[in-house]
Amino acid sequence: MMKKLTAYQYLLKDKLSGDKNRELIALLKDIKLAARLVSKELRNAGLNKILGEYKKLTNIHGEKVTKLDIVANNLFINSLENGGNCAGVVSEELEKIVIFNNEVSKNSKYLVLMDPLDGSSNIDVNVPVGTIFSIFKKSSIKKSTNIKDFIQKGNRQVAAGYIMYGSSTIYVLTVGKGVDAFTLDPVVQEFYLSHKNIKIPKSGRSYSVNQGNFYEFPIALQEYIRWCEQEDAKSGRPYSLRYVGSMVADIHRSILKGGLFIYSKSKRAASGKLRLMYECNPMAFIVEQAGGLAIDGDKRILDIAPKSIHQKSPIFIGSSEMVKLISKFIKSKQFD
Ligand code: P6P
Repeated sequence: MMKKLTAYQYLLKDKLSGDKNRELIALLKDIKLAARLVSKELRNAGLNKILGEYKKLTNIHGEKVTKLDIVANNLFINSLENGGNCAGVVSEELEKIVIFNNEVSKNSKYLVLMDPLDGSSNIDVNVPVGTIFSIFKKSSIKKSTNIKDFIQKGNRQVAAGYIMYGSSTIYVLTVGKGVDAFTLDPVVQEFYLSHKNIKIPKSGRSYSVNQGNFYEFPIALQEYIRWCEQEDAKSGRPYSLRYVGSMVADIHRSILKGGLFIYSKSKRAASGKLRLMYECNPMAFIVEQAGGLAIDGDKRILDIAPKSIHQKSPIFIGSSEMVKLISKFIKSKQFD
């Protein structure tokens, strides 16, 4: 029987003990606070009439912005700034970096890159959405924070996590020592350890891709999808196609049940749609820490040398055997 430990107690005891981790553990508490506030907003959204698009705004990627995107972004920015454990933020909702100049934050060694509310187009139809975040250390706390501090390879992440606002609110986190999950108790508003040292199954029987783009995909991916659909008792095919259209929900299922999530390049999107720094990198760190793999079709996501804070990357992520197999398809067939 798992002891009823809060996220803070568990991290302090098992993963982030010692004075050197005090600031990081405090930063994770700031993120949890914002997650609780976003969860509350989402639970009441329908009643508070904050569903729907925000004054017909679009974000820097030209995507429609919902009111809750803005609400979530502001809640995270405020909690991170007031917590004083973070020197600056990159957000999917903001074109430019945010640097915190208050006396405490400006000496912090941590940086947060986030998608405050991923999958928000699903909110109006009550489909699970999520926050995805990545934490890096500044190269030097002596220098003032600038954009170069954020542009680091994913293999230098200190921590990464997502919060999925679904039937329950669950906070999945890695600090580089495996993956754990904490579920929000809505009465006491505390996250309790609910899944310890999560390991993703080596293989699974579901693949997750927007099949509607099939004829836009490279031939190699079309052939992989056709392979998944063929009947073969030995390999358990045909596999099931499971696609929520919310990255956090699709990857969370793949981590717990085994599976492969795909957002590929296509004729219309040469680099895919998902952002490297605050969607692909954090998810890749988490999945690798759980024993899975994550590639862009050519190399490990975490080894990609980023050029800009909002750049996109294709991603094939999930059970190790499934990622290895699709990598073989890509190497042996046409993938341009
Ligand atoms: P498509 C949601 O808009 C999102 O950013 C991810 O959460 C999701 O995986 C993807 O886009 C869905 O994109 O093109 O299949 O609708």
